[in-house]
This record gives sequence, structure tokens and C-alpha cells, in this order.
Amino acid sequence: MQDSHDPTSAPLTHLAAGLPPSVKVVLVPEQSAPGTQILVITLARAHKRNALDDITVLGLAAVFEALPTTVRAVVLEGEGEHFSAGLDLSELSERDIAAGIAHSRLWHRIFENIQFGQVPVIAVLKGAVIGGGLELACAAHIRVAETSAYYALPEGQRGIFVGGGGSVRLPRLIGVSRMTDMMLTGRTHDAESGQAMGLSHYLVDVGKGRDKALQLAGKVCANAPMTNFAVMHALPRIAESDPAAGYLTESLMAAIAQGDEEAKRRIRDFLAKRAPKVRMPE
Ligand code: 1HE
Repeated sequence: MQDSHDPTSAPLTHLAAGLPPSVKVVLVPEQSAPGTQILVITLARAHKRNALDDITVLGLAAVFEALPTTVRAVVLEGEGEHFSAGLDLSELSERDIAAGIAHSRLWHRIFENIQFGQVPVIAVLKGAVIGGGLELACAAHIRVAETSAYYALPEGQRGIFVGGGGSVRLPRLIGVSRMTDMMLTGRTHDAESGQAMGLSHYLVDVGKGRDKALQLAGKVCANAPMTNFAVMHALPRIAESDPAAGYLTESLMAAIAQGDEEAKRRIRDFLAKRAPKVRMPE
């Protein structure tokens, strides 16, 4: 955490004080955009493979409700060797049907607030990315996987069903057909297979995920905030709407973005050869 003399650390100190031990937060200043920061959120229940109990999920909700305004991107990771083993099964046995619905709807609201929150979220996936852990990862905007990552939906074996928005988000990433296979057969996909089918955007060596995520978060911070807003909030809605409504929404969003002074300054910089060119892939 930043030192207490830094005024930007005040909101975080306040936020961190109310969090459970299973959710840790650290602010990282971002050099590419002075005055901005990346918030690293760590699921810290390694002894339970970062299984998502109610306290942890509510802790995540509290963080996303109260992001400091200087934060332009979030990196979400798991402590230890795993991202998350999914729903904490020890809490499940106590729930009746009504409580089960309420629990699932709670996850929906919290994950929706992550996907359609204030800033892009980059998840660092490693080891187990299972069940509700995979659902949480799917609410992030970018997924960086380490080669240790593996993906499974063992709900079928446990006699339950996805409840954290998985049946909405996962088919949009990998298709209904692949999700059906994962749920009916309990198939586990390794990191390479996950990368090939679109579960992750980036695949890196073990131990390199956080650095890669921070590097990508730096790029996000350097974007015009209006563009990030459009990508987070307009793009997925346009992609889900009928084409005619989509084209209209796109036009409106494009006009709003280009009308912003930030866009005008960036385009002036490019024309004056002060802005970097697009580079070939490395
Ligand atoms: C847990 C959980 C959990 C571990 N809930 N406690 N998710 C699953 O069905 C995955 C269940 N977990 C596993 O298959 C394995 O634990 C792992 C492959 C992830 C890791 O194995 P391993 O050998 O490294 O660890 P472990 O010894 O199995 O687990 C360490 C401890 O974490 C142990 O507790 P302990 O008190 O005996 O030390 C485990 O019981 C505990 N643990 N995973 C509770 N998930 C909104 S709907 C979403 C529905 C789902 O997410 S279904 C998928 C649930």
C-alpha cells in the first residue's frame, strides 16, 4: 500500500480498512499517465484455493463500489498457485432454494458491477480457474493466463449449476457447445487449450502474469477515459443489439468520443508527429 503521506492513498486506506482478510488491495502509480493508478486486488484465501465464500465476494463488491477516482484500471489476481477454486462449497449445504436464488442474484449484481463498472479489469489466471472462479474471470475485460492455468466447470459432478453469470458470459467467449461439453463431461482445459478457444487473451510463463497484467493496465490507463468508457459500456451493448440500433448507438458514441477535448488533443498530437505510431507485433 502507498505511504500515508501520499494524498491519493487516503481513499484506499479507508477502503482497505473495511475489507475482509481474503481481499487485499494495493495501489500502483502508473507512469504512462501521471496522476493515475492501477488497483491490484488479490483474492487472499490461498489455504482454500481462493474459493469464493460470501465474505470474499462481498469484499470484492465493496472494492468495486468505492474505487478511488484516480484508479484507471484494476488487476485482479489470486494469492498462491491458483486463481480460484470457485464457489466455497462449504457454504452451499446450508442454502435452501430461495437462499440459492438470492445468492446467485447477488453474484450477478456484483459481477455485473465489475464488468460494467468504472474501469477495465485485467484478470491474472493461474492454476485452478474453476466454476465460480471462471465466472469471475469472465466478468473481467482482459484475461492473462499463466501456463499453469486450467479451466473446469465441475458443477455437473457437484449436482449444481453455474450461478455467477457463467451461462450468459461463457457461451459468448467459447460457445454453448464447448460449455456444454465442459459441464456434461467435467472436461478440464489446460492453458493452451483455453488460449486457443478464447478464454484468455494472453498466455505467459508461470510467474509472469502479474507483470504482464500491469503492463497492459498501463496501456489502458494511457487511453482517453472516454474511449475506455465506450469499450466497456457501449461495445458489449452494441454487439448484443440488432444491427440498426447498433449502428446508431455506435455513431452516437463515436461522436461523443471525438467531440471530447481529449480526442482533439490526441489527434493534433498525431498530426504534429508528437504521438507514437502503431507498431508491428513483436
Ligand atoms: C475448497 C474448495 C471449494 C478447495 N470450496 N473449499 N469448485 C470445485 O468443485 C473445485 C473443488 N476444489 C478442487 O477440486 C481442488 O481443491 C483444487 C483442484 C482446486 C485444488 O486441489 P489441491 O489438492 O491443491 O487442494 P485441496 O487439498 O483439494 O484443497 C485445499 C483446501 O481448500 C481444502 O480444505 P482443507 O480444510 O481440507 O484444507 C479444500 O476443501 C478447500 N477447497 N476448493 C470449499 N471450492 C455461483 S455458482 C458456482 C459453482 C461453482 O463454483 S462449482 C465449482 C466448485
